[in-house]
Amino acid sequence: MTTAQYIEEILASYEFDGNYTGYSQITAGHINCTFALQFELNGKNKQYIAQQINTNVFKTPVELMENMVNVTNHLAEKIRLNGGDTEREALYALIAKDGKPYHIMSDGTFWRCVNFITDAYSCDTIENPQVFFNAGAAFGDFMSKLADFPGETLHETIPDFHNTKQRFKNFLAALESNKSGRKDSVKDEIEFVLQRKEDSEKLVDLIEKGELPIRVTHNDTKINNIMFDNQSNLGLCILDLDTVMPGLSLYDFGDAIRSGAGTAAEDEKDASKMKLNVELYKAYTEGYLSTAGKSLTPKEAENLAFSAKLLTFECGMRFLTDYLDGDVYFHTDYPEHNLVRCRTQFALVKDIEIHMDELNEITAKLYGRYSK
Ligand code: GN1
Ligand code: MG
Repeated sequence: MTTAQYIEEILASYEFDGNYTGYSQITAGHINCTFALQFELNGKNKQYIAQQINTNVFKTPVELMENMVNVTNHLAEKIRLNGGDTEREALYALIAKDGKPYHIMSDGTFWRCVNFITDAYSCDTIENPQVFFNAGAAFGDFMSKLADFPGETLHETIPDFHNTKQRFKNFLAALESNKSGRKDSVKDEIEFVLQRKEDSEKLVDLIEKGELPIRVTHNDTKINNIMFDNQSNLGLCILDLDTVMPGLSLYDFGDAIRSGAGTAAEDEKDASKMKLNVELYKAYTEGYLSTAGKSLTPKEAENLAFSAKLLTFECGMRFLTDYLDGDVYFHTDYPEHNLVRCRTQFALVKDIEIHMDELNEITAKLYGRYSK
């Protein structure tokens, strides 16, 4: 089916407010395909988001949508109690004419529609420490709002998503089978991963020893998964709830630093441009602890800086694994795209390693201030 046919079937399957005027594609995101649908209602523009769920990645989309509905209901309730605006501060799945929060197309593909967050923006990179502080506060707040959500009711939409021990094994398997035949061209990157086996085990071991609390976490706190208010620049709404699952606070913290505190884009071709911006690290940490600090245990706080390194390493390792597998997981725009992404992530890992003592010091100071 063509995009136009998909949109046509979506329009026929939902009852949207207003007259349809057109659509545009939103290209951010490496997994799902996203479109903004435009309508005219009482002389004003109104938009909705339509999204095709990647069922190669999310094998159980009905369960995924059950998670999303339950999580967004829970968030909306909290926002209502705070006197907030549920239309702008939370996502919700639109209900199709058949009563379901999703639509299965006539060709079997899986789609959903959600509200469009108005008067807000998202960004792939951040330069302003105040905005990044706001992002940290918003992700900390997100976790706090879900602190009383029954985690055991959530389906695991991607098993072992941040299990870095398992990710390491998957990498070794990809290396072994070398499906793409690219193995010999990435010797340095392979070596980089092999040298960090111990890092990949650290948090998993702490979980097994019961030293880190399992919470309900977002698990994909990439900086473009947050909408900022146009006026205040505050983090308004958290997007992409597909991987909300039981996890570690550290996964959310680490991935936000990975995606927002680097000095270059994730797919910058000149990896030497990728460093850690320590000022941004500090801003995010302060924002995050300003809303989550009181609920974090000392063991979690102690591992925050390490998690920035680990989540960056994990992501680079996943890009490399996909490169070895022949680009079957992440959307890529050109043949070396996954390798380019892997290299920026490893450059960032290296720079985080260089700054590790300083980062631990900054974090400990801020935790001391915000945990009381
Ligand atoms: C994917 O879908 P998107 O672009 O928000 C991936 C994340 C990675 C990220 C790297 C379900 O996120 O885990 O960190 O790419 N999502 C999934 O940019 O695998
Ligand atoms: Mg995502």
